[in-house]
Amino acid sequence: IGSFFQERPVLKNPFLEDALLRGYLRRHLPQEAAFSDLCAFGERVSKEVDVWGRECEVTPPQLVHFDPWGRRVDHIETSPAWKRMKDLSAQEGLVAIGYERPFGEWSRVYQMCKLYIYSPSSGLYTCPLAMTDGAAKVIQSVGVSWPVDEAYSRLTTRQPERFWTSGQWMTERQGGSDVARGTETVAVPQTDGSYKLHGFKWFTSATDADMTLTLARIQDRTGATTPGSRGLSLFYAEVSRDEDGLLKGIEVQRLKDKLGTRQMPTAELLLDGLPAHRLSEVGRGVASIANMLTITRIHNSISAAAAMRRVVQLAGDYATRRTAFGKLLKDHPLHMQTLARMEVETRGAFLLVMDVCRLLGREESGMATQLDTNLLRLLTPVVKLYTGKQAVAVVSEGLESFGGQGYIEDTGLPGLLRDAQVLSIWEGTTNVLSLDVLRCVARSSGLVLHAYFTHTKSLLAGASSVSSLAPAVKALDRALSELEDFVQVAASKGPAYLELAA
Ligand code: MFK
Ligand code: FAD
Repeated sequence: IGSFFQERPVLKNPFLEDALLRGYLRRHLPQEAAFSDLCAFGERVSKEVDVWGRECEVTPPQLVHFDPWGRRVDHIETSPAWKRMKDLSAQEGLVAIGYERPFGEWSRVYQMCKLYIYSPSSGLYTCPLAMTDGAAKVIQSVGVSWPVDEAYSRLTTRQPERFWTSGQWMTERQGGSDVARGTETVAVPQTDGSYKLHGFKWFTSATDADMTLTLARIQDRTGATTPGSRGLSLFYAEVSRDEDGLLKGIEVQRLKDKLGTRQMPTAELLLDGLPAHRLSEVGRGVASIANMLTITRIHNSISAAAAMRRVVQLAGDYATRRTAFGKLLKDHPLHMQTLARMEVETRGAFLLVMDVCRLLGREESGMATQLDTNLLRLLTPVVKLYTGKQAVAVVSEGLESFGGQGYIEDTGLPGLLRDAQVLSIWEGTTNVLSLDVLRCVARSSGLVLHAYFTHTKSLLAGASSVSSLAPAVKALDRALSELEDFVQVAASKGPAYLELAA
């Protein structure tokens, strides 16, 4: 049967292998402490954590509805590797860094670089981390006081035994995009000022979380609720069990059978009197959870750029090991052109995402100008929607660069593509985010858009000093002006034009 066996692609330290990442940090965050931490973490990811990620994939979570004696338990069993990911996340400060702010305005960039290295090896643990970070951000924005002070300290701790993750339960059967019309869950006021939630949450990811943020409509004395966005308030609830081991106020109906993200439990939950506390003002649920959406959409973009980087790194390594037509793949110009195109997409995505992380860091450390704040609002959905789409295309191309092996399950490569496909769906689909961008433009009377075009044109002005680039820069500048006029007019004319512009 022959003696030839192909060498496998080898995952090397993703920090040391990524010249763009290191160059970006040298330019913006030239701190020895950051470099040595990222280098050590990169080593840990390639030598230790990547194997756990694979273990999460091959040992997906299981729902145990009943114990052997018929008692309902609704226990979601996760793999030992998934549990190790939780401890590691606390130890490495993967959420904490964003709140400790060790490097001032550059702390978010540092945190997101760590997540960028970790993401493709994390067995999707980046999903609960995104929601945990988003929940901490919401709590910070409403004020860290009772009843969420303890939760905040647990979400942002580095101590594994205290660390909590959070869920983000928004989507119901009738609406994931249109949360305002789709939410049927009601909040029944209790005499002590707390609430009990009754409803059905259709998608709840990383459902082994310790707490959640969720939306519901408060019932008045007659049982009536206010429809639409103005009827929604934001609630905090802990996921806990009573003395008999039963979940308090929650029934896990089933786990979703998904195309990808199989490492992580995504459940349908019946809320049947879930004890909760209102976090937002009455009727300000959507606006209050928007802080969470900003953070989770940035995490999503990091995961998208990281998936692209991972497949490009592995494909590059494979090209030095696989021979076809008498020479290594790396010596075939056409193959290298394909890899180069993937590399360009990956670099573009990385720089775009890092710029949004930079803006977030500036805003959180009180350094942001009005332009920065406008850009952060505008670019967060743009970057999320764009990188989500790019990730699917680049990872798919990446799989092809391994030939047939890219299609073989136990190489671990197909999982990258399956997991990329969700990035454009959850946290807002592409079209819904396009409309969000245009609504944001319309609401700011074009100020946000103007800020963006001014920023882009100033970047272009820098490039025009390179004479060979001047004609392209001029053409781009003209196109940008036309686009700005078009979007400006569309945004001023209402929803029908907004959709046309999107
Ligand atoms: C690896 C990374 C993993 C990441 C974690 C993945 C886990 C999976 C988690 C999920 O998928 S959770 C579910 C995510 N769901 C969505 O993203 C919903 C998508 N739909 C939208 O985003 C809609 O645009 C939205 C529900 C927000 C629209 O609702 P409305 O009620 O029609 O909102 P409206 O009237 O546009 O805005 C209401 C308020 O919110 C306004 O404030 P004001 O009342 O003060 O004017 C808006 O300005 C504000 N708002 C809306 N979107 C905002 C925002 N503010 C800031 N940023 C935004 N993006
Ligand atoms: P719909 O809103 O029905 O959208 C269907 C299609 O219509 C989409 O293509 C959309 O772009 C388009 N569309 C909708 N409105 C418009 C419009 N106005 N203009 C143009 N096009 C439009 N949700 C949570 O709350 N918590 C979770 O933890 C969670 N985890 C998830 C995990 C996975 C693996 C998946 C797949 C989803 C998860 N979701 C979660 C749900 C996810 O956020 C929603 O599926 C998503 O927001 C889309 O909502 P929907 O499914 O209701 O689709």
